[in-house]
Amino acid sequence: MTTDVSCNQDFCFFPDTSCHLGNAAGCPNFSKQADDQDKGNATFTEGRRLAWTGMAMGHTDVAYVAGNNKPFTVGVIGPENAGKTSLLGAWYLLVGKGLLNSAGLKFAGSRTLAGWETLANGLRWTNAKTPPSFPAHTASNSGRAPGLLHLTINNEGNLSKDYLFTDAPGEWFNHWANNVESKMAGGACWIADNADVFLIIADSEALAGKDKGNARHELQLLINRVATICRARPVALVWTKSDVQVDENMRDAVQKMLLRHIPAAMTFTINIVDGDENLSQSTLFKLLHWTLGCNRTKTIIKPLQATSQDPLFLFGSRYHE
Ligand SMILES: Nc1nc2c(ncn2[C@@H]2O[C@H](COP(=O)(O)OP(=O)(O)O)[C@@H](O)[C@H]2O)c(=O)[nH]1
Ligand SMILES: [Mg+2]
Repeated sequence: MTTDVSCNQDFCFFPDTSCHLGNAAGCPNFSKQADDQDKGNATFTEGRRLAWTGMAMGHTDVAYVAGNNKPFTVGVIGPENAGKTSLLGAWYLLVGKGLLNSAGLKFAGSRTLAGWETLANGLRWTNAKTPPSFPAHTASNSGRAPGLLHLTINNEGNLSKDYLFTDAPGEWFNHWANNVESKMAGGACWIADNADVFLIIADSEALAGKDKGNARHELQLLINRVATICRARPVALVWTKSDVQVDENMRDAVQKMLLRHIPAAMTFTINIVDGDENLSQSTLFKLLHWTLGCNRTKTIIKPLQATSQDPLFLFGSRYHE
Protein backbone atom coordinates (compact mmCIF):
# COMPACT_ATOMS: atom_id res chain seq x y z
CA MET A 1 0.00 0.00 0.00
CA THR A 2 1.30 3.49 -0.76
CA THR A 3 2.04 5.53 2.30
CA ASP A 4 0.40 8.94 2.51
CA VAL A 5 3.30 10.70 4.19
CA SER A 6 3.62 14.41 4.55
CA CYS A 7 5.01 17.15 6.73
CA ASN A 8 2.80 20.09 7.62
CA GLN A 9 5.78 22.50 7.49
CA ASP A 10 5.78 24.45 4.20
CA PHE A 11 9.45 24.04 3.45
CA CYS A 12 10.02 20.50 4.67
CA PHE A 13 10.11 17.61 2.20
CA PHE A 14 10.74 14.75 4.62
CA PRO A 15 11.10 11.82 3.89
CA ASP A 16 12.65 12.82 0.51
CA THR A 17 15.09 15.07 2.34
CA SER A 18 16.23 15.37 5.95
CA CYS A 19 13.79 16.89 8.48
CA HIS A 20 13.72 20.67 8.08
CA LEU A 21 13.81 21.10 11.88
CA GLY A 22 16.66 18.63 12.26
CA ASN A 23 14.61 16.04 14.15
CA ALA A 24 16.50 12.77 13.83
CA ALA A 25 13.81 10.59 15.40
CA GLY A 26 10.11 11.43 15.21
CA CYS A 27 8.90 14.90 14.29
CA PRO A 28 5.45 16.04 15.49
CA ASN A 29 4.83 17.83 12.17
CA PHE A 30 5.23 14.68 10.14
CA SER A 31 1.99 12.75 9.62
CA LYS A 32 1.24 9.44 7.96
CA GLN A 33 -1.66 7.05 7.66
CA ALA A 34 -2.31 5.14 10.85
CA ASP A 35 -1.69 1.67 9.38
CA ASP A 36 1.66 2.79 7.98
CA GLN A 37 2.85 4.03 11.37
CA ASP A 38 5.57 1.40 11.65
CA LYS A 39 6.97 2.13 8.19
CA GLY A 40 7.02 5.83 9.06
CA ASN A 41 9.00 5.26 12.23
CA ALA A 42 11.51 3.23 10.23
CA THR A 43 11.91 6.16 7.82
CA PHE A 44 13.31 8.33 10.61
CA THR A 45 15.94 5.80 11.60
CA GLU A 46 17.21 4.65 8.17
CA GLY A 47 20.45 6.62 8.43
CA ARG A 48 20.92 10.33 7.85
CA ARG A 49 19.27 11.97 4.86
CA LEU A 50 20.74 14.83 2.88
CA ALA A 51 18.98 18.16 2.73
CA TRP A 52 18.51 17.80 -1.02
CA THR A 53 17.43 14.90 -3.23
CA GLY A 54 19.83 15.24 -6.16
CA MET A 55 16.85 15.66 -8.49
CA ALA A 56 16.06 18.96 -10.27
CA MET A 57 15.53 21.63 -7.62
CA GLY A 58 12.39 23.62 -6.89
CA HIS A 59 12.74 27.20 -5.72
CA THR A 60 12.77 26.15 -2.04
CA ASP A 61 15.90 24.02 -2.54
CA VAL A 62 17.73 26.88 -4.21
CA ALA A 63 18.68 28.15 -0.75
CA TYR A 64 21.26 25.35 -0.57
CA VAL A 65 23.20 26.75 -3.51
CA ALA A 66 22.33 30.42 -3.18
CA GLY A 67 23.67 30.92 0.35
CA ASN A 68 27.01 32.22 -0.85
CA ASN A 69 26.09 33.99 -4.08
CA LYS A 70 23.02 34.21 -6.29
CA PRO A 71 23.55 31.42 -8.85
CA PHE A 72 23.77 32.54 -12.46
CA THR A 73 20.45 31.43 -13.93
CA VAL A 74 20.08 30.29 -17.53
CA GLY A 75 16.46 30.58 -18.68
CA VAL A 76 15.66 28.11 -21.47
CA ILE A 77 12.47 29.36 -23.13
CA GLY A 78 10.56 27.70 -25.92
CA PRO A 79 7.42 25.89 -26.97
CA GLU A 80 6.61 22.29 -26.16
CA ASN A 81 8.73 19.72 -28.02
CA ALA A 82 11.22 22.35 -29.21
CA GLY A 83 14.22 20.45 -27.83
CA LYS A 84 14.85 22.30 -24.53
CA THR A 85 15.32 19.24 -22.35
CA SER A 86 17.38 17.48 -25.03
CA LEU A 87 19.70 20.49 -25.18
CA LEU A 88 20.29 20.36 -21.41
CA GLY A 89 20.84 16.58 -21.50
CA ALA A 90 23.33 16.93 -24.38
CA TRP A 91 25.21 19.68 -22.52
CA TYR A 92 25.49 17.45 -19.46
CA LEU A 93 27.03 14.71 -21.60
CA LEU A 94 29.55 17.20 -23.03
CA VAL A 95 30.48 18.29 -19.50
CA GLY A 96 30.82 14.60 -18.57
CA LYS A 97 33.23 14.11 -21.48
CA GLY A 98 35.50 16.77 -19.96
CA LEU A 99 34.98 19.28 -22.77
CA LEU A 100 34.93 22.23 -20.38
CA ASN A 101 38.71 21.83 -20.05
CA SER A 102 39.12 22.86 -23.69
CA ALA A 103 37.48 26.17 -22.75
CA GLY A 104 39.69 26.68 -19.69
CA LEU A 105 36.84 25.71 -17.34
CA LYS A 106 36.45 22.85 -14.87
CA PHE A 107 33.42 20.97 -13.63
CA ALA A 108 33.41 21.47 -9.85
CA GLY A 109 30.22 19.75 -8.72
CA SER A 110 26.46 19.63 -8.92
CA ARG A 111 23.64 19.33 -6.37
CA THR A 112 21.35 17.84 -9.00
CA LEU A 113 23.38 14.98 -10.48
CA ALA A 114 20.39 12.63 -10.33
CA GLY A 115 18.30 15.23 -12.19
CA TRP A 116 20.95 15.64 -14.91
CA GLU A 117 21.23 11.86 -15.21
CA THR A 118 17.47 11.57 -15.69
CA LEU A 119 17.64 14.02 -18.60
CA ALA A 120 20.72 12.56 -20.21
CA ASN A 121 20.17 8.85 -19.69
CA GLY A 122 18.13 8.34 -22.83
CA LEU A 123 20.69 10.20 -24.95
CA ARG A 124 23.50 7.73 -24.13
CA TRP A 125 24.55 4.74 -26.16
CA THR A 126 24.25 2.00 -23.55
CA ASN A 127 24.75 -0.87 -26.01
CA ALA A 128 24.44 -1.50 -29.74
CA LYS A 129 20.90 -2.85 -29.36
CA THR A 130 19.48 0.18 -27.56
CA PRO A 131 20.28 3.31 -29.55
CA PRO A 132 19.91 6.68 -27.78
CA SER A 133 16.43 8.12 -27.44
CA PHE A 134 15.15 11.51 -26.32
CA PRO A 135 14.30 12.58 -22.76
CA ALA A 136 10.79 12.07 -21.41
CA HIS A 137 8.28 14.89 -21.82
CA THR A 138 8.59 17.65 -19.20
CA ALA A 139 5.26 17.65 -17.33
CA SER A 140 3.43 20.94 -16.84
CA ASN A 141 1.86 19.99 -13.52
CA SER A 142 5.11 20.54 -11.66
CA GLY A 143 4.06 23.64 -9.69
CA ARG A 144 4.91 27.27 -10.27
CA ALA A 145 8.70 27.01 -10.51
CA PRO A 146 10.69 25.28 -13.23
CA GLY A 147 12.95 22.30 -12.49
CA LEU A 148 16.37 23.81 -11.79
CA LEU A 149 19.54 21.93 -12.66
CA HIS A 150 22.69 22.96 -10.89
CA LEU A 151 26.36 23.07 -11.89
CA THR A 152 29.39 24.55 -10.17
CA ILE A 153 32.12 25.49 -12.62
CA ASN A 154 35.62 26.74 -11.87
CA ASN A 155 37.32 29.20 -14.18
CA GLU A 156 41.04 29.46 -14.98
CA GLY A 157 41.72 31.41 -11.79
CA ASN A 158 40.00 28.58 -9.84
CA LEU A 159 37.11 30.86 -8.93
CA SER A 160 33.89 28.91 -8.77
CA LYS A 161 30.55 30.05 -10.12
CA ASP A 162 27.18 28.38 -9.56
CA TYR A 163 24.78 27.98 -12.46
CA LEU A 164 21.12 27.01 -12.54
CA PHE A 165 19.54 25.84 -15.80
CA THR A 166 15.76 25.91 -16.04
CA ASP A 167 13.91 22.91 -17.47
CA ALA A 168 10.32 24.06 -17.83
CA PRO A 169 7.32 22.73 -19.75
CA GLY A 170 6.66 24.48 -23.07
CA GLU A 171 2.98 24.98 -22.25
CA TRP A 172 3.91 27.66 -19.72
CA PHE A 173 5.64 29.75 -22.38
CA ASN A 174 2.67 29.61 -24.76
CA HIS A 175 0.42 31.01 -22.05
CA TRP A 176 3.06 33.53 -20.96
CA ALA A 177 3.64 34.78 -24.52
CA ASN A 178 -0.10 35.35 -24.98
CA ASN A 179 -0.84 36.83 -21.58
CA VAL A 180 1.85 37.62 -19.07
CA GLU A 181 -0.69 37.49 -16.25
CA SER A 182 -2.07 34.10 -17.19
CA LYS A 183 -2.42 31.74 -14.22
CA MET A 184 -1.22 28.96 -16.52
CA ALA A 185 2.07 30.76 -17.16
CA GLY A 186 3.38 29.31 -13.89
CA GLY A 187 7.16 29.38 -13.71
CA ALA A 188 7.61 31.32 -16.97
CA CYS A 189 7.22 34.49 -14.87
CA TRP A 190 9.73 33.11 -12.38
CA ILE A 191 12.21 32.67 -15.23
CA ALA A 192 11.47 36.18 -16.55
CA ASP A 193 12.24 37.63 -13.11
CA ASN A 194 15.25 35.52 -12.21
CA ALA A 195 17.14 34.49 -15.35
CA ASP A 196 20.47 36.17 -16.08
CA VAL A 197 20.53 35.01 -19.70
CA PHE A 198 17.72 33.88 -22.00
CA LEU A 199 17.90 31.15 -24.62
CA ILE A 200 14.85 31.30 -26.90
CA ILE A 201 14.42 27.96 -28.60
CA ALA A 202 13.25 27.96 -32.23
CA ASP A 203 12.11 24.50 -33.26
CA SER A 204 13.30 23.87 -36.85
CA GLU A 205 11.01 20.87 -37.15
CA ALA A 206 7.92 22.93 -36.27
CA LEU A 207 9.04 25.86 -38.48
CA ALA A 208 9.45 23.52 -41.43
CA GLY A 209 6.38 21.39 -40.74
CA LYS A 210 2.75 21.49 -41.83
CA ASP A 211 1.80 23.92 -39.09
CA LYS A 212 4.73 26.29 -39.67
CA GLY A 213 2.56 29.42 -39.84
CA ASN A 214 1.29 28.80 -36.36
CA ALA A 215 4.77 27.90 -35.08
CA ARG A 216 6.15 31.15 -36.49
CA HIS A 217 3.35 33.16 -34.91
CA GLU A 218 4.02 31.54 -31.51
CA LEU A 219 7.75 32.18 -31.80
CA GLN A 220 7.06 35.80 -32.72
CA LEU A 221 4.92 36.24 -29.60
CA LEU A 222 7.65 34.67 -27.50
CA ILE A 223 10.37 36.92 -28.94
CA ASN A 224 8.15 39.97 -28.35
CA ARG A 225 7.58 38.92 -24.77
CA VAL A 226 11.28 38.31 -24.07
CA ALA A 227 12.09 41.68 -25.67
CA THR A 228 9.79 43.41 -23.18
CA ILE A 229 11.26 41.76 -20.08
CA CYS A 230 14.93 41.10 -20.86
CA ARG A 231 16.18 44.67 -20.28
CA ALA A 232 19.99 44.48 -20.71
CA ARG A 233 20.21 40.75 -20.06
CA PRO A 234 21.84 38.71 -22.86
CA VAL A 235 19.54 36.79 -25.21
CA ALA A 236 20.29 34.10 -27.81
CA LEU A 237 17.96 32.54 -30.35
CA VAL A 238 18.77 28.84 -30.61
CA TRP A 239 17.61 27.01 -33.73
CA THR A 240 17.34 23.38 -32.58
CA LYS A 241 17.07 20.24 -34.77
CA SER A 242 19.27 21.72 -37.53
CA ASP A 243 19.18 18.29 -39.22
CA VAL A 244 15.70 19.43 -40.36
CA GLN A 245 15.89 21.95 -43.23
CA VAL A 246 14.01 25.21 -42.68
CA ASP A 247 12.98 27.32 -45.67
CA GLU A 248 15.37 30.28 -46.22
CA ASN A 249 12.52 32.81 -46.27
CA MET A 250 11.18 31.54 -42.98
CA ARG A 251 14.64 31.72 -41.40
CA ASP A 252 15.25 35.24 -42.71
CA ALA A 253 11.85 36.44 -41.52
CA VAL A 254 12.47 35.08 -38.00
CA GLN A 255 15.99 36.52 -37.86
CA LYS A 256 14.80 39.96 -39.00
CA MET A 257 12.01 39.92 -36.47
CA LEU A 258 14.47 38.90 -33.73
CA LEU A 259 16.93 41.70 -34.49
CA ARG A 260 14.15 44.26 -34.80
CA HIS A 261 13.01 43.47 -31.24
CA ILE A 262 16.31 42.47 -29.61
CA PRO A 263 19.14 44.00 -31.67
CA ALA A 264 21.93 42.52 -29.50
CA ALA A 265 20.58 38.95 -29.67
CA MET A 266 22.96 36.16 -30.70
CA THR A 267 21.96 33.26 -32.95
CA PHE A 268 23.09 29.62 -32.71
CA THR A 269 22.04 26.64 -34.83
CA ILE A 270 22.41 23.26 -33.18
CA ASN A 271 21.33 19.67 -33.30
CA ILE A 272 22.02 16.80 -30.99
CA VAL A 273 21.49 14.00 -33.48
CA ASP A 274 24.55 14.20 -35.75
CA GLY A 275 27.48 12.96 -33.71
CA ASP A 276 30.14 15.56 -34.46
CA GLU A 277 33.69 14.17 -34.32
CA ASN A 278 35.13 17.38 -33.00
CA LEU A 279 32.75 18.14 -30.17
CA SER A 280 34.68 21.12 -28.86
CA GLN A 281 34.12 22.81 -32.25
CA SER A 282 30.40 21.97 -32.38
CA THR A 283 27.85 24.78 -32.12
CA LEU A 284 26.28 22.84 -29.25
CA PHE A 285 29.47 23.35 -27.23
CA LYS A 286 30.01 26.91 -28.48
CA LEU A 287 26.53 27.76 -27.21
CA LEU A 288 27.37 26.26 -23.80
CA HIS A 289 30.65 28.19 -23.72
CA TRP A 290 28.89 31.46 -24.64
CA THR A 291 26.18 30.86 -22.05
CA LEU A 292 28.65 30.11 -19.25
CA GLY A 293 30.70 33.17 -20.21
CA CYS A 294 27.79 35.63 -20.02
CA ASN A 295 28.00 38.07 -17.17
CA ARG A 296 25.29 39.36 -14.93
CA THR A 297 24.10 42.77 -16.03
CA LYS A 298 25.17 45.27 -13.41
CA THR A 299 24.44 48.90 -12.90
CA ILE A 300 27.75 50.75 -12.95
CA ILE A 301 27.94 53.49 -10.36
CA LYS A 302 30.41 56.13 -11.48
CA PRO A 303 33.24 56.56 -8.96
CA LEU A 304 33.20 59.88 -7.14
CA GLN A 305 36.01 62.21 -8.15
CA ALA A 306 36.62 63.97 -4.85
CA THR A 307 39.64 65.70 -3.34
CA SER A 308 39.64 63.25 -0.44
CA GLN A 309 39.75 59.48 -0.97
CA ASP A 310 38.79 58.77 2.65
CA PRO A 311 35.31 57.13 2.44
CA LEU A 312 34.27 58.93 5.62
CA PHE A 313 34.81 62.36 4.09
CA LEU A 314 34.05 61.47 0.47
CA PHE A 315 30.55 62.92 0.35
CA GLY A 316 31.28 66.18 2.09
CA SER A 317 34.39 67.01 0.09
CA ARG A 318 34.85 69.11 -3.04
CA TYR A 319 34.64 67.44 -6.43
CA HIS A 320 37.11 67.65 -9.26
CA GLU A 321 35.50 68.82 -12.49
N1 LIG B 1 15.63 15.68 -35.48
C1 LIG B 1 15.89 16.11 -34.26
N2 LIG B 1 14.96 15.96 -33.31
C2 LIG B 1 15.23 16.42 -32.07
C3 LIG B 1 16.49 17.02 -31.74
N3 LIG B 1 16.44 17.39 -30.42
C4 LIG B 1 15.23 17.02 -29.96
N4 LIG B 1 14.50 16.42 -30.95
C5 LIG B 1 13.10 15.92 -30.92
O1 LIG B 1 12.32 16.82 -30.13
C6 LIG B 1 11.51 16.07 -29.23
C7 LIG B 1 11.26 16.89 -28.00
O2 LIG B 1 12.45 17.14 -27.35
P1 LIG B 1 12.45 17.69 -25.85
O3 LIG B 1 13.89 17.97 -25.53
O4 LIG B 1 11.69 16.80 -24.94
O5 LIG B 1 11.66 19.06 -26.06
P2 LIG B 1 11.09 20.07 -24.94
O6 LIG B 1 9.63 19.79 -24.84
O7 LIG B 1 11.34 21.43 -25.53
O8 LIG B 1 11.85 19.83 -23.68
C8 LIG B 1 12.29 14.79 -28.99
O9 LIG B 1 11.47 13.73 -28.64
C9 LIG B 1 12.90 14.56 -30.34
O10 LIG B 1 11.99 13.88 -31.14
C10 LIG B 1 17.48 17.17 -32.79
O11 LIG B 1 18.58 17.70 -32.61
N5 LIG B 1 17.10 16.70 -34.03
MG1 LIG C 1 11.15 19.35 -21.78
